[in-house]
Amino acid sequence: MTSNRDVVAMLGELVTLTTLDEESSQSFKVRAYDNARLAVESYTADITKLELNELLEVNGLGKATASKIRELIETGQVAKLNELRKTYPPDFVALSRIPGVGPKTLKMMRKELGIENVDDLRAAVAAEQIRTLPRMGAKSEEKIGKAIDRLGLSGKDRRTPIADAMPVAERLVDDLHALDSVTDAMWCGSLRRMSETIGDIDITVAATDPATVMNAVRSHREVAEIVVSGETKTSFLTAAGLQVDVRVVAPEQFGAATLYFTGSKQHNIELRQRAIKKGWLLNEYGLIEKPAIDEDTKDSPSGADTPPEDSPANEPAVIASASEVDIYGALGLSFIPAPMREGTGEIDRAASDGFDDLVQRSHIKGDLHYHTAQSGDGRSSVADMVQVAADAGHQYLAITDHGEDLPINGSNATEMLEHRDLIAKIQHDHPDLTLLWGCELNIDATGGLDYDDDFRALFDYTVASVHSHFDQSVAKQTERLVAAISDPTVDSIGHLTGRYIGRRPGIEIDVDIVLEALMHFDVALEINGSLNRLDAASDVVRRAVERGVKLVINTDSHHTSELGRMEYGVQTAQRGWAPSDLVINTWERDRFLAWVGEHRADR
Ligand code: DGT
Ligand code: CA
Ligand code: CA
Ligand code: ZN
Repeated sequence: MTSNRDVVAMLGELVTLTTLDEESSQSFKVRAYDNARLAVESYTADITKLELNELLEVNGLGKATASKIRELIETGQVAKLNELRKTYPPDFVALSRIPGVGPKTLKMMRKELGIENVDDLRAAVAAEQIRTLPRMGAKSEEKIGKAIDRLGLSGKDRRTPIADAMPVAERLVDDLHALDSVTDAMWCGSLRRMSETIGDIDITVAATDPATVMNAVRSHREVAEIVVSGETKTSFLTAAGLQVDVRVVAPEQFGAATLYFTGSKQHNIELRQRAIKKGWLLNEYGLIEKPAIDEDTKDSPSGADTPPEDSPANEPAVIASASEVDIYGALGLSFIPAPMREGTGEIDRAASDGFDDLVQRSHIKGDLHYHTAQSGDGRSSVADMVQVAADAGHQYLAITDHGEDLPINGSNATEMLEHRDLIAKIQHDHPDLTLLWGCELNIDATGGLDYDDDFRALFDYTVASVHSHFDQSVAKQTERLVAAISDPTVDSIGHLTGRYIGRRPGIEIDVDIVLEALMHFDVALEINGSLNRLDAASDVVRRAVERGVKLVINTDSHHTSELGRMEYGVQTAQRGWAPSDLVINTWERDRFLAWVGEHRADR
C-alpha cells in the first residue's frame, strides 16, 4: 500500500533527522536524501513499481536512497529511520524549529544541559543557563526565549503546523478510500477548518464494515503508537507525535458525523441551539425529532464507541443525517463552508444572505505569483511551469521570478531581459494563456525595492514581498511596508508577514495602517496558498474584506507539483469571508489586465 507520497514523507523525515544527526543541513547524506525527495516528488508514475536497478536509473536517486525506498515498499519500514527516531524523539525534533537553534547548538544543549524538549529549554532560558554555553550569549538566549513565546511552542498543548498535519491526513484518507467497505472518508476538525495549527487530526469514515476499517487503521504505516482502539474509534500517534482520531459511522450518518467532528465547538453549539428552537435535537448521529420521553437536551457523548441504543418502540424520527447540506437545509440555513465554521457570525449570515458571493476554487482564472528555474530556488523549467498552468485551465499567468536583490535566487536586469525573451517565445505555444513577464520584488529593510524605478516599470506585473529583517520594531516594519505599497511599480504584496507557521514568526505590523495603504494605492493583498505560509492570515483577510481591499490568491509555486496550493489559498480566503469579486485573479482576463493598467496610471 506504499505510494509515492509515503516515499516522499519517508525521505523528508530522513532529511530532518539526519540534519540533526550530522549537525548540518549541508552534509553529503542530507543532500542525498533531499535530492531523492525532490526526485520522487517530481516522478509522475508509480515509483513503488520500480525494482532496485530501475530506481537507480531515476535522476537524483543513488544506491543508499534507492535501497531505502525498496525497503519501505517491501517491509513498510526503514531500519535507519527507526534508529534515528529513537535517538531523536518528536519533542526533541520540535526544538529544531526554533529560529536561532541550529542542530549543533541543539546537540550541545542536550549534552551540556540535558535539554530534551521545549519545556526544558524554556527553563534553561529562565535560569540563564544558555548564555553559559560556548558560542552563546545573553543576546542569543533572549532571542530563543522570545521565539518560544511567539511561536506558542510551550507546554502540553503543543500544536502541529498545518503543513505537517495535512500530508498525514491526505495519505490516510486516500488509503481509507481504497478499502472496499468504505463509502466515504474525510478529515474534519481544525484541519478541515484550515486552522494554522492542529491539536489532533479527526478523520471520519463512512463504512458498512467498521471492523475492517479499524484493522486497516491499526496496521497503518503512519501508526507509531496506539492510544486507544475500539469497534468504531481508533486513536493513534504518528512518529512525529501527532494524534489522529479515526471514527467509523454508518453511511447514512456521515453528514451528521462530519458536521459534528468538523466543529468548531462554538459553531456546533449555535447549530444545536437552532435545532432546539425548532423542537429538534442535533448530535453526531443526525438531526432528529425530540424523543417522546425526553429527559434532557444535554451534549451527546462525543467519541463514544457505540451508537446510542434506542428502543425501537420510541425511536425518534430522523429529519436529516446523510449529508451536511441536508442538515443545514433543514435548519433553514445555506451550506456553510468548513473554513467559516468558527462561530463568528456565519450562522446569521447563512440564515439571511448566504454565501453565494464567496470565492470558490472554480472562480480562479490565473496565478500571479509563480516561479521557474530562473529563480535560484525554482525547480522546473519555464516551459514546464507554463504547461501545467495551461493544463490547470488558467487564462493568465504572471511569472514572477526573484529580483536581483535576493542573494543567490535573484536575476539581474540583463538576465531578466533574456528571461522576457524566453517567455515571449513560449507564449507562442499557448494562445489561450496570457503570460505576463513579472517579478517578485524584494522589500528591503526600509521598503526599498530591486533595480531602478525605470526598469521596474517595465515588468507586466509585480508582487513585492519581505524575505529578511524580521526583527525590527512594529513602527519600522509598518513604515517599510507602506513605502513598498506606495511605489508605483508595485501591483501586489506577497506573503504579508514572511512567517513560516510554527517555525519562523513573521514581521509584526500595524495591520490597520497597512490595509489603509493597500486601499489608498489600490494594491492587492496576496493570500499565499503554501501551507507553510497561509499569509496573509485569514483574520487579516477578514479585516481586509471589511475595508474592501483587493485580494489575490496565489500558489507561489517553485515546482510543477505545487499548483494544488491554490485550493488551500482559496480555503484561507473563505476563512476570511472573501467574496469572489474582491479577488483580482477571479476576474476575466480583460478586466484583470485593464485593472493592472489603470491602477498604475492612477499613481
Ligand atoms: P484541535 O484538534 O485542538 O486543533 O481543534 P478541533 O476543533 O479539531 O477540536 P477537537 O479535535 O477537540 O474536536 C473535533 C471537533 O469535535 C470539534 O471541532 C467540535 C467537536 N467537539 C469536540 N468536543 C465537543 C464538545 O464538547 N461539544 C461540542 N459541541 N462539540 C465538540
Ligand atoms: Ca482536532
Ligand atoms: Ca480530536
Ligand atoms: Zn515567491
